[in-house]
Amino acid sequence: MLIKRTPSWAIRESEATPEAVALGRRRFVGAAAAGVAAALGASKAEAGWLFGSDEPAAPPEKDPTAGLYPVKRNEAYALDRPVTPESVNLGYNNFYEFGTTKYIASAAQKLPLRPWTLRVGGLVETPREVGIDDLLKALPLEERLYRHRCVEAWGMALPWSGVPLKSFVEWAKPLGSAKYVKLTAFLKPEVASGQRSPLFEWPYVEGLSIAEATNELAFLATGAYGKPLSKQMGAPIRLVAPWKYGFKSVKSIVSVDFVEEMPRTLWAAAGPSEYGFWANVNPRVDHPRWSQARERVLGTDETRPTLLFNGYGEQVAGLYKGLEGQKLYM
Ligand SMILES: Nc1nc2c(c(=O)[nH]1)N[C@H]1C(S)=C(S)[C@@H](COP(=O)(O)O)O[C@H]1N2
Ligand SMILES: [Mo]
Repeated sequence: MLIKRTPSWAIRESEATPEAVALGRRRFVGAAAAGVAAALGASKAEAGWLFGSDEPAAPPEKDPTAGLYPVKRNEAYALDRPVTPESVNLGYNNFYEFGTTKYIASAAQKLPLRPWTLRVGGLVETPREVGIDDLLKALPLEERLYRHRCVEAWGMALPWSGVPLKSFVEWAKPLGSAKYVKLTAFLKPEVASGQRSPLFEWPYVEGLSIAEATNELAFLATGAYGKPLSKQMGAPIRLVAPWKYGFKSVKSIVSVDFVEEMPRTLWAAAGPSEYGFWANVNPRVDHPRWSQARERVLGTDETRPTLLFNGYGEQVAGLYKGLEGQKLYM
């Protein structure tokens, strides 16, 4: 557990597992987790998604892209705070496919990363499938330092490696009729015990408007800390949308579809009164169950004020002109 002292404003960690524990609580009122698992007919091992899982990890695979890293840093994206130590990041993750706790790192090692095919479809000139290694050769990689703000009121900062999503969109050649990009994570319940949970509509889906996806900040990360992404951080490719709450930044993507309708996203489907499509960071719009005014700095005992658009208003505020009637901050 990373927090030793809990400031009075803060939510306790047990409450700040928003995202699912609360859903579970609401749906299975009065039932202890074990009781729930039993009621669902799950064995203790299968119920790893409720408890976190400690099953042994598969041996590491050889990553043919490892030699591409580290990549050159784009100095345009500077931080106002120290980078979060990699060791902190590797041991504290949200990845519900592998469990509802933050300690899924070992369970996530079961995700096989090769072959990994990215399917690009929907409203595009030509639908295609590309192997991750070919994609990485086709697109120029760069490093960027970004802040990250989870909806659970913790924040971190880290060096991502990857490609601007804008470059990927240009490569994918969407039709003029496309209004949104829908990003879908892998579906492998045989290795991802969380995907056997009935609390969510798997696979994990997220999305951005085309204007957001082609904003300079939107990024597809394939690496972090000067190396290929670790499995718990969303290997081999994930979204990074640093002005939005972290749940938008979907990990381990297998398909990108250009669509006309706003995609139905996993969190908005699971908890529509708490999680929306836009999910832009705003310290003045509280989560229904906790304040968003401040954030816990991961790996420290400190908190700091949350920034509108997580500090990226200069780049993104203009995206929301004309959308003021929508729930832009949840
Ligand atoms: N596929 C998938 N992507 C996901 C999640 C998830 O559960 N599954 N959690 C999201 C949330 S809530 C956050 S805060 C970040 C966490 O990223 P990190 O573990 O690399 O810090 O990943 C996001 N992407
Ligand atoms: Mo999050």
